[in-house]
Amino acid sequence: MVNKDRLFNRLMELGQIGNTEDGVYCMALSPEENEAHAQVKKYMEEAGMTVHMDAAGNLVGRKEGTDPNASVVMTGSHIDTVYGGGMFDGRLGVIGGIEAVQAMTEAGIQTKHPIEVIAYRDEEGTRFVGSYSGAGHLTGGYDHGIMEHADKDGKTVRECLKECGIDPDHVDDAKLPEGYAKAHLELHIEQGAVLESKGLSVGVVTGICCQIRGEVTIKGTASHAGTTPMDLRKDALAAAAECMLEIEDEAKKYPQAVATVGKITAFPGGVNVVPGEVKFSIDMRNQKAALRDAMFDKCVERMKAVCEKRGVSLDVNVLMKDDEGKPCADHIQDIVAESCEKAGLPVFRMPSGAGHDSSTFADFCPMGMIFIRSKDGLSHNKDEYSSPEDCAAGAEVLYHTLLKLASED
Ligand code: HGY
Ligand code: MN
Ligand code: MN
Repeated sequence: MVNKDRLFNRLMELGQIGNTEDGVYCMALSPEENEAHAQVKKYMEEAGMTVHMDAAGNLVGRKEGTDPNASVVMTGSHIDTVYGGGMFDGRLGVIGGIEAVQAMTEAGIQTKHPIEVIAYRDEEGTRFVGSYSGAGHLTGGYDHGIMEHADKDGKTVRECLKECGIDPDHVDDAKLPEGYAKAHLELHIEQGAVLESKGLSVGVVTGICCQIRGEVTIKGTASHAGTTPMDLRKDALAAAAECMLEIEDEAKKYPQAVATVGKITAFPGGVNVVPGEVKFSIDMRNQKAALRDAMFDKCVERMKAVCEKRGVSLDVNVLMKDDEGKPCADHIQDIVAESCEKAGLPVFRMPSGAGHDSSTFADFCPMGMIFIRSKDGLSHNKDEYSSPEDCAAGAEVLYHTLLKLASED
């Protein structure tokens, strides 16, 4: 049995790092993330695991198996947050994995396969827009172009890696050999309201959405707010506003699709200057790439029409694009479902609208995910919350899943 209080207390303790009245700021490759990793290292050692940081900066805790040559059962998630994030997103998967392993060790259980719990760097892709993705290095899915992406202060991934003691020229040394992993599991909060609406504490994830993230630049003409008649303006911000409504209207036409503009900057940014240039982010998702791409193309077409009508220019720069939605392996889903029953919980299968580290493992080894209920469906918000009981239920399901996978051939 997992220890509910130890699990929840660790989540709360970890959540104090970078915590503010507006939420948690534990940004990727930041001093706060390093401090949080040091805290997690302590928990891993308390759980009896050997711990090391890999070449990509991920923190790896390992419980040896009886067969040192057996493939590894991996579980993990991220510690980094969005701006003003919560204390559960990502963290639950790391602390829950540590708790499952510690419960096994305290019960004197030895498994055939080694089990590794990993805290991955920069899952969110918030600070640098494209994600550095510590997990991506393990499976070779890293886009090196992101190394030069800069945060809002102009600091690049490369510079931040060095500050974290990670050699940017050797991050790919972290790549795992084929066959290294028997399976990859991730425990995560749902970040939506489906489980809560059904009165369920745990869900079996069937697949993970595919995303496109990019940056739109609209260029018009900066001019005097007082002397430029409305019909003579090339107002980049008014054009951007109309484009955002076109995006929202288009996304509503596709099942399970979502499209978000989360970040916008107007230049030169004076209250008495008609904006000459605007940059805004786009994040578009669906479970299937074909549907996501159809929506994306249609949104670009509609934005072009707006910009032509207004006499401003449009540039859409794609920064990150998942190739396809990633299914959770059927047999892993079934083991998770079995584990729900062992934990005395109903079985409910559901897709993930959020992206996760597990996506990078889908083509590397069989992967699966376990969701727990999010209060009010909130996440990426300071009020993100899951109860100690639901956190423990998720960790219990993870415990049974890891135990089965690590004990059998
Ligand atoms: O954006 C996401 O889906 C995840 O929280 N990184
Ligand atoms: Mn997450
Ligand atoms: Mn997140």
